[in-house]
Amino acid sequence: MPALTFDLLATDPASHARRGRLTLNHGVVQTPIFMPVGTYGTVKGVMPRSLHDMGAQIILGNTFHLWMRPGLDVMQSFGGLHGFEQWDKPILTDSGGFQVWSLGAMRKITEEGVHFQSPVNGDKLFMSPEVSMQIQTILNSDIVMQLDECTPYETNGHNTTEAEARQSMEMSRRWALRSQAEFERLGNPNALFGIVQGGMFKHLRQESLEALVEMDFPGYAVGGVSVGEPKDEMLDIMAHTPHRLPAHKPRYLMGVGTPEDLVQGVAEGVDMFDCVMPTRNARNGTIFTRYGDLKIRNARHKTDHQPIDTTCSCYACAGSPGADGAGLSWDQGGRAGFSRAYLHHLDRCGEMLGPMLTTIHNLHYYLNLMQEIRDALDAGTFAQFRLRFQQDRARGV
Ligand code: PRF
Ligand code: ZN
Repeated sequence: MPALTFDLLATDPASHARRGRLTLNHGVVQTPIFMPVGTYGTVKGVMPRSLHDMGAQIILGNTFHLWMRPGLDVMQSFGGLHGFEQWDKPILTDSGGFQVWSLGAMRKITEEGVHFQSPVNGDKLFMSPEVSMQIQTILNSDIVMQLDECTPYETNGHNTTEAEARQSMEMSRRWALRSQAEFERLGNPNALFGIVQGGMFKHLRQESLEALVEMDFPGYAVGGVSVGEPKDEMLDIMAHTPHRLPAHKPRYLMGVGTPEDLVQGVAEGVDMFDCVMPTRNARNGTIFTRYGDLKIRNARHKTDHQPIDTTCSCYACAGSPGADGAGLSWDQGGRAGFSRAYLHHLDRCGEMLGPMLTTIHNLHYYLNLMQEIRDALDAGTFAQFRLRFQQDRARGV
């Protein structure tokens, strides 16, 4: 059995959008897909069972964080991340490149790898392409990411120059070679993805892409976007790179984005997305809905009996099935689900249930959006779907 197979099921004639099926060691993923982020071996505040119920097909984990805590001995004793976090479907792990990069002053990046101080106990540590592959092999994630350097939008207070972006991209390319060699040496039974870099420079993106395609990875990611650049530059790179990657292999846009970015990304030929936005925003009281975004902290929700979104079937919006399974209705309108007033109250009181419910809703919204995209691609109605999506989102809640 190969570690990864990707079947193209349909393509949209009017855009680069594709409908696919990705088969990995722990199961099948229907694409395009959004992958909830589970940095420390948990999607914050959500039980694996709830993730399953809302249709999550694959989740993320982070090499860097799991290396710091609980550490490799514990991970090894559980035979990897799946058994430890009790998630039996596919997992993708990020390599640590982006996370180490985020450490700022606490790290030094050299050709050999990244030297840094542990944010947990101050120990001197070293992350290289080889170390990243060794850790991800112990984690036994279905998709392993190469170690890369995420080229920043700004370097030392100025926009990253072409020369700086080239240097960074070329090092990521050499790290791709080292990642691949170590992955193979270790006999890792999973699938390794290469990551395209090149900053905001399209010819550098093209060079990076060609070198990685030459290396024949089973899948490719586009990194180095959503790093503080203006929106039009991000859209520019999204329009340039994904559709130039091999058509018969999965494409993953790292760390993107808003619901609008996801729909646009699909139109540009992206198959996989991840972002902390639905989970992080839920904890800050920002809720995504079909009709726009909603801030639950706003005083206008204090007495509002409506659920977050009447068109949403998540546990927060549709409520408890009740003891007899017929559903609970709690007001004269026969409405079920948790009210905006209740969610506002939970937030005001700092109650744990507040972020749990808003996280369930936001993830359900993102996963359902991808399901609607897949349905539209299957039905050949993606163009109509996009129009209605934009109109609905602009309507307001
Ligand atoms: N590289 C890696 N992980 C990432 C990124 C990257 O460029 C990004 C950029 N948005 C998010 N996560 N390895
Ligand atoms: Zn909902």
